[in-house]
Amino acid sequence: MKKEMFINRREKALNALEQGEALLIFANPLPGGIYHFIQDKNFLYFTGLEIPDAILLMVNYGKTKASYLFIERNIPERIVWEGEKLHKEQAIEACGITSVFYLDEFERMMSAYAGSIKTILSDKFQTSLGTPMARPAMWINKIKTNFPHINVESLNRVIAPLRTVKEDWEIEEMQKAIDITEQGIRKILDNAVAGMPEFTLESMLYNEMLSNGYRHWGFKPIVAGGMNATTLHYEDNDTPVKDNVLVLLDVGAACSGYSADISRTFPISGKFTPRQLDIYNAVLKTQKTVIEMVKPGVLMAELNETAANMLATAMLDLKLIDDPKDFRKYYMHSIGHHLGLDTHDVGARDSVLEVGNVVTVEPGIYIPEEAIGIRIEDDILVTKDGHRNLSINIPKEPQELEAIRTAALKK
Ligand SMILES: [Mn+2]
Repeated sequence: MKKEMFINRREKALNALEQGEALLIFANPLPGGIYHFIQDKNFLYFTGLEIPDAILLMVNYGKTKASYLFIERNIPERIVWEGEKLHKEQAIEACGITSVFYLDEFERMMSAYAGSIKTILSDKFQTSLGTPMARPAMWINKIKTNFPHINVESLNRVIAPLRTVKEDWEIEEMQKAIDITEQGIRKILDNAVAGMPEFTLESMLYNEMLSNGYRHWGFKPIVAGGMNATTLHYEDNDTPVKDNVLVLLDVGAACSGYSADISRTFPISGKFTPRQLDIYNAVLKTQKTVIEMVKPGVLMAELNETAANMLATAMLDLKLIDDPKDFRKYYMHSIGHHLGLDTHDVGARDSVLEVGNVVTVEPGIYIPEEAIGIRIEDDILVTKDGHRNLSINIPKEPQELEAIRTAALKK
């Protein structure tokens, strides 16, 4: 369907490689247990293929450039158990790579190409001494050992500039992921009641995804009531929501592999206490100010600095700290990150924004002493004239949240 898109992406990557450089990208293996297969994002980006264990090799030979795909071979006796694997002709038709081989040919073919390759750019390196080596890391080590003339480096240099600038189609898929996330968040706002376990709130969004054709989360959802919201990576989601607390949602569905990443914080009782509201408004004001700054040429570092300064000043007013330098006690993370196929997408946190980037803006204040954690997060596209907030429709004004919640509780 979108074969040309993948051909185009590979061509750009091959043109970004120097002569003698190669990209070596591995599909994910099948997951164990009850989990569904999720493809490696770089492999997905260049092939669109949702098949496990495959290998993509792209080589710039100088005058010629080539892409090779290695896929699993069908073994007739296993078809009845595992189903048919993708055939070569189907792979060619789907992604446009014409040099397709079987995985059991990889060693021989790689040996044949090795003489022309000086550097291999890859990922999936072994990163820990204490865990067994996965197959991709094993291949990379074998190549390094058997062909000492080949350097192995990270592929980020070539891939980040491509993946951080979103094509129109990618923005459409991200918008779909955001829109279904909005629908699910509205379900939660309309149906959550104090006393429910957090995972019951989670199920309202998940059900909205599944029943509308979205199978996967972009990342593990956070649904955190009261004190739990002060743990930044809380994901147990198994505590009953207490009366009068704020509930923090940090959630995002995935669409075609692209992730939404939205945080909203709302009062379970329908009304913010004056103290909750003061803190909420400080975070909201910071978020709006930083979003307004987003445009081409702006440094992520500038966004971080503005957020830090505003939150520090707010914390003085809120009597949380006496010295603005202490703001890290209640705001520990950075203002945002690139968003795309990965929730924390390729693209450095110190990058300069350019047209086509999508970044999150997500300030927060977390006060364990008061069992209050607030984060507000939107997904922002950088445009020629500035920016477009892709999640603008998801309620975040305190009056609007209170109105929705009050109506919901009257039902
Ligand atoms: Mn985020």
